[in-house]
Amino acid sequence: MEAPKTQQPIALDPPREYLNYINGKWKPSRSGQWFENRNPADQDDLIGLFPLSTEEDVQEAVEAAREAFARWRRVPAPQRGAIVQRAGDILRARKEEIAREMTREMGKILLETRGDVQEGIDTAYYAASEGRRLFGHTVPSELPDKFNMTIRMPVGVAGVITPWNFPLAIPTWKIFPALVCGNTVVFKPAQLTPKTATTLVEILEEAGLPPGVLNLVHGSGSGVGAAIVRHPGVALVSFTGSTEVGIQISRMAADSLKRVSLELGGKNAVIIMPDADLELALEGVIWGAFGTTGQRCTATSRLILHESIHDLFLERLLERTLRLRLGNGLDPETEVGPLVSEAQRQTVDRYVRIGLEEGARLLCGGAPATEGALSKGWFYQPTIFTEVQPHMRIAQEEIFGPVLSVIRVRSLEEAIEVLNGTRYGLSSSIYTRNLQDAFYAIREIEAGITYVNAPTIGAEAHMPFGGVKQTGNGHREGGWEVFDFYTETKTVYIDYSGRLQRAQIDTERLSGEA
Ligand code: TAP
Repeated sequence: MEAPKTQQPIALDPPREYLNYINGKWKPSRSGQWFENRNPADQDDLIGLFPLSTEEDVQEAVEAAREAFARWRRVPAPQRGAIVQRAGDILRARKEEIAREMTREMGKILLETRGDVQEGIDTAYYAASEGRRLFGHTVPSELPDKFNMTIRMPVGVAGVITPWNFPLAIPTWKIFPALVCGNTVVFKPAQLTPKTATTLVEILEEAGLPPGVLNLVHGSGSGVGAAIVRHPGVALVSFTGSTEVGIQISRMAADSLKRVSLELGGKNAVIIMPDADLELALEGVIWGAFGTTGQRCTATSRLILHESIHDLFLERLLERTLRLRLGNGLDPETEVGPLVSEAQRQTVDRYVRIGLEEGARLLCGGAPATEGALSKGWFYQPTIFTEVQPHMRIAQEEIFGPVLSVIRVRSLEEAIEVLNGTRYGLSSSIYTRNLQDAFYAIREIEAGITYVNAPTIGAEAHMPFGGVKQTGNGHREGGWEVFDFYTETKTVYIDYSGRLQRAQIDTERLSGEA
């Protein structure tokens, strides 16, 4: 059921100092230093000041989480799930307010921030229900009067490090299953979205989470993030972010053999075949390429067009792209918000220059958008490059902005070869009405996710999410698979025969008797 829609506009929060949350107490960093958080659509809008924390703060948080783990792991999983369920209820009641503050904090439009909160709500309810399952296996023994089973055990303190593009959904993907499985958490959100992270922690506190079970430490990746990864008291790390940082984290964690889940970059492509419903494909490409201003790990950044519909499709795509309305995401008319930061806008602009130098043709966009009120934020014109060759950097590297690279192909085989020809493998899509082509593509595409007749974005909370190749290290978030990451398997043998039974040795004897 949908949360009730608020009719009155909700006032945005005045700026203030926000705090870390350690062992059930809100406190500043021991450094006494702060960093600013500003609205990317309007740099005059100061959202708040957040603690610039240090290794000492991380130390305190990990100690609190370790102490709390001794108690939390013994709380029955359905009760742990009930707290997460209550957090879902609170998220639902506060959905509109949280969405508005999230739009203000990272720029994407209200429609999308509502979706981000909804993903958190869905994840809460799904994870809570898992508290009543957390299935192990019962397996027949090879010996008589013996019972075999596996049970799930929590792992310990989970370090959770998240990016800014899904400020609520991604933390919930990690924190909710971690908690339901009986782990405790030290959470470092992105410096660009600390407010939404603080709201999530407040909600879990209100839902009844005991002190120390979840600890929030604000600060930089190289300071706080790295300190969490290196800390010997942290048993596992769940990270979503860039492939470069993911590789660093993997190296840092290797020294203590920590379990690490990495969800990294993408260079996702849509293939459009001649028999596709072109109107449907057009809507999907616009939403996939320019939704969240292209700052989704699953964003459509390559469009692979069959030559027979290439020109026709581009004509329609250009016409639709030029009509996109840029602006503050809080305005219901806006279709594309700002980029999250000045640095992100510079990165996008740098890639546009690279594309031009490589010889791609700029169909539209290619510059910051600065007219009128847009001058206050980090806006960029929706950009399309045509005549892109698969080896070009704009077809190979993640740009994380509203830039679409169009590649022309002659066949499905060539389309799939182009699609597979990058180091990433997160999301993918094919538009076709041909069942054989669709199933061929599902089999041949190297990606963690393949959509048929739908855009590259649109993950559902109860389905596994993640990628292959350098998009990750084989783990999945979401769905049932994430519960494997947050638990250790314990294998249990119960021998009720009353005599020494030697597996393998006595099994062989028994089978000889048969
Ligand atoms: P990153 O720069 O990698 O940052 C992600 C998080 O890691 C931030 O909290 C960051 O802290 C922290 N961090 C940075 N350096 C660190 C270090 N040395 N040790 C520990 N933590 C460190 O990525 P981003 O710019 O926030 O997000 C964009 C990237 O994330 C894109 O590549 C995108 O594809 C990827 N992404 C992937 C997915 C999935 S599911 N595959 C989903 C969303 C985003 P700061 O606060 O200092 O930045």
